[in-house]
Amino acid sequence: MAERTNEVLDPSVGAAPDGFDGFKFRIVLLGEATVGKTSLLRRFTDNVFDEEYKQTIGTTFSTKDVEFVDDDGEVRLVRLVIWDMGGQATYKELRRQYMKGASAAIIVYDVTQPETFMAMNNWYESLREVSPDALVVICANKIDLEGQRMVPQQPGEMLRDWYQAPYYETSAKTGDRVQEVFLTVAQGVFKNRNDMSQPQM
Ligand SMILES: Nc1nc2c(ncn2[C@@H]2O[C@H](COP(=O)(O)OP(=O)(O)OP(=O)(O)O)[C@@H](O)[C@H]2O)c(=O)[nH]1
Ligand SMILES: [Mg+2]
Repeated sequence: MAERTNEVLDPSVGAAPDGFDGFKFRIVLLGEATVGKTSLLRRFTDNVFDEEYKQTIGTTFSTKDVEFVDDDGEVRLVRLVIWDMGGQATYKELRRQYMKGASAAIIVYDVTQPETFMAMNNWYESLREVSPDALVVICANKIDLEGQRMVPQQPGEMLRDWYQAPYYETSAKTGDRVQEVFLTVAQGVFKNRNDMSQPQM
């Protein structure tokens, strides 16, 4: 993953001319610090995992193209520009800018830390304030830590029902269901592409 930090959230940064003329979508990762946002992204883009915690300072992004078959049986290729912000970032305006105009958000909690589950609604509400139509996918991460699990499946399914959002139990460590999360995002944003009021990037 490109370890690029953009102090200013310039939306054109992720949309630099690159010869790709297909659909591009801006996706944001949300959730408390240490839940595994960066790890999920690195598992998805580079298929790697690092046990060592390196706090994300500011924001970074990675790009990956995803191929899938759409509802009409056509093979489609979309480019996801996935933004990753440190969960410890406290500056509210920065968070708003980060979320604004996103086509989708992956909101992550850590099943071994109940407080990260309790914070889900704050993330969800902040997103909805600036991006009412963005697709949401819920990630209950670190399910490999079976003995330390504190948040069972049922509360996750409650979120799924409240937010009307797909719910995945993932592990960035083992890779469990990580590809599915991003595939669901790619298919979902592609399907919604005509409903989005914001230009895609
Ligand atoms: N066992 C296990 N550890 C994980 C998993 N995902 C992440 N971790 C570990 O949890 C720690 C935090 O992961 P990060 O991906 O840096 O978390 P983050 O959400 O990006 O944190 P911030 O950048 O501070 O917001 C790291 O030590 C990771 O190795 C997982 O699925 N299983
Ligand atoms: Mg991070």
